[in-house]
Amino acid sequence: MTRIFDFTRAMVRTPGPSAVKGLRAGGGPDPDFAGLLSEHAGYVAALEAAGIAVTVLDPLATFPDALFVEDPALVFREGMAVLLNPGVPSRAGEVAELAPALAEHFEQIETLAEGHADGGDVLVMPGRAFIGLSARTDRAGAKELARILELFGLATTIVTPPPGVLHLKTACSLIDAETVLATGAIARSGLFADYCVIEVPADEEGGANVLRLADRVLMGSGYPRIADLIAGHGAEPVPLETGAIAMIDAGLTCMSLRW
Ligand code: CIR
Repeated sequence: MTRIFDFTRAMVRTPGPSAVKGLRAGGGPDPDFAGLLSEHAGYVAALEAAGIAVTVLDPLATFPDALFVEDPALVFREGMAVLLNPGVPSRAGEVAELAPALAEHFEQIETLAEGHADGGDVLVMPGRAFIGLSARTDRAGAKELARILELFGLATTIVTPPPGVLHLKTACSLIDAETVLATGAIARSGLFADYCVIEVPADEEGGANVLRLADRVLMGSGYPRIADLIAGHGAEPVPLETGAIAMIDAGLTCMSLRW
C-alpha cells in the first residue's frame, strides 16, 4: 500500500543568480550562488536516488525565491493541486509561473480565492491537514484553504505555531503516518497531541524541517542528534548540505512539490 510519504514524482525549480537575494527574516549576508546551485543539485540527486522522477523547471530571474516551489502550491497524488497566494508581495507572481507546469500533471486545480497562504504552512498528515497562521498565511487564507482541502476529503486544523518561525513546517515535519518531528515549543504546545512527537534537541532546532521519502529522510547535515532520532525510528537519515539555502530561511521540504 502506498504510504503518505511514498512519492513517484516531484517538481523543482533550479535557482537562478537572483536567488542569492532571497528573502531572509533575520537579515544576514547573501549566500554564494555556486553554493545554492550545488545544494539544489544535491537535493535533486537525493530525490532521484529515492526513485522519484523529477521535473526541473527553469530559473525565474524576477522571483528570487521561486526555487521554493512548495510555497505557491499544494499538490496531491490523487490528481488535485491548489494554487495558493503567497503572503509576501515579492512572491505573489510565482503562482502564475507555476500554474502551467502543474496543469500538465494535475486534473483538478483549485485556486485560493481569498486571503494568503504559503505551502510551507501546511503539514499534511493522513486524512488531516494542519494549516499554520504566520506572517505569510492569514486567517482568511487559512479558512479558504481549509474549505478547499475539505472538498478533497481532508479534515483541517488551523493552528498558531509558536512565534519565531517562518512557516509551520520550519518547526515540524512528517516522519510517518503517526509521527511528527517537532521543536520543543511545538511539542509542548499540544498541537500534535494525537500524534507521536519526536522532539528535536534544543541545540538542533534549525534542523526540524526534514523530508520523508519512502524509507529515507532528507535532512540538513550538522544535526547528528536528529539523524540518530530518525535512525532510531527506523528510517534512514540522508544528511544534505543546506548551509546556503538556510541563509535564505529555507529547508528541505520547500524546494519541491511531491506526489
Ligand atoms: C522566503 O522567505 O519566502 C524564502 N526565502 C524561504 C522560503 C522557505 N519556504 C519554506 O520553508 N516552505
